[in-house]
Amino acid sequence: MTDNSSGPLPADGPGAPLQSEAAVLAEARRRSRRSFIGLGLAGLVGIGGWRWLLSQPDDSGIPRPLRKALDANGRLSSAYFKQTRLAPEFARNRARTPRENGKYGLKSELDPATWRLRVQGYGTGQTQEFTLADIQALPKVAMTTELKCIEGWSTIVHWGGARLSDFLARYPLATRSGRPADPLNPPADLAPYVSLVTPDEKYYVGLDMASALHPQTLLCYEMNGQPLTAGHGAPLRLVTPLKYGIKHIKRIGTIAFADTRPKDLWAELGYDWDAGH
Ligand SMILES: Nc1nc2c(c(=O)[nH]1)N[C@H]1C(S)=C(S)[C@@H](COP(=O)(O)O)O[C@H]1N2
Ligand SMILES: [Mo]
Repeated sequence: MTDNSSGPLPADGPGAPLQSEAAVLAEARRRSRRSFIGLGLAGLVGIGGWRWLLSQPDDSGIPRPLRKALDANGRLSSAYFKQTRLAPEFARNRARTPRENGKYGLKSELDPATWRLRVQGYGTGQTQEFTLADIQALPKVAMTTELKCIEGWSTIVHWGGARLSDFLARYPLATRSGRPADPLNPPADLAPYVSLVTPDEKYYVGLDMASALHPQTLLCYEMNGQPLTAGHGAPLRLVTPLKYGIKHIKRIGTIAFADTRPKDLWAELGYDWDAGH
């Protein structure tokens, strides 16, 4: 990236129904971490303590003291994540053109001159329209990161665009009060979720607000120094390199804000809603 400021990062609950291999793997990892925490606690409190622990009343299926430890653990890792976690960046000369992967929402012709980004204000519910020039007028951020598809391939790509966080700071549409969404000091009335949908509504993605405000989450209009091609999501797509390609929605039509997880095509198809890696 062109600068190194950091901001909040994803912290969210368990994902949608699990079917895919990737999701099963993630679940397995989550479970083994849980039993690891369990073992560690058993070591600390001894077997007598462990029996006491298991005799304690349940809190969503887990003995309450253990639930508390898990919660504290979750808070700790989300705090760590918020402050420091960035996707790795690579030398620009390692960038390649990725496969054109996924055409949901891209099947009709689109005239970039008449395209508008439509953003529905969280507080007002009113829709405001933006041109590509409006997005390009925001500070330009370039970064060379890896695009990872759940199908198992990945490609290093040099992206150019504007931070979604800069957009939401400049156009304060994500708060009820109309205050700007400062990622380092998020206002209390900030929407918890963002929804992004193609103009034809055939592809749609939900993001938690921490992921949306992450410094590497871009409204992207360039790939490897060139304007996006239609197949890669012209005129504007999302890039968010801590998540799998499924969240990198091409050809954004509408952005809206929500109190609960917005609909997400691949989560409906059984993938983990967060789709982080
Ligand atoms: N509108 C739309 N966006 C999409 C998809 C899609 O089918 N439609 N596929 C996703 C998937 S699975 C991946 S891996 C990336 C691939 O981006 P690329 O085609 O630019 O390589 O786009 C994502 N964004
Ligand atoms: Mo993908």
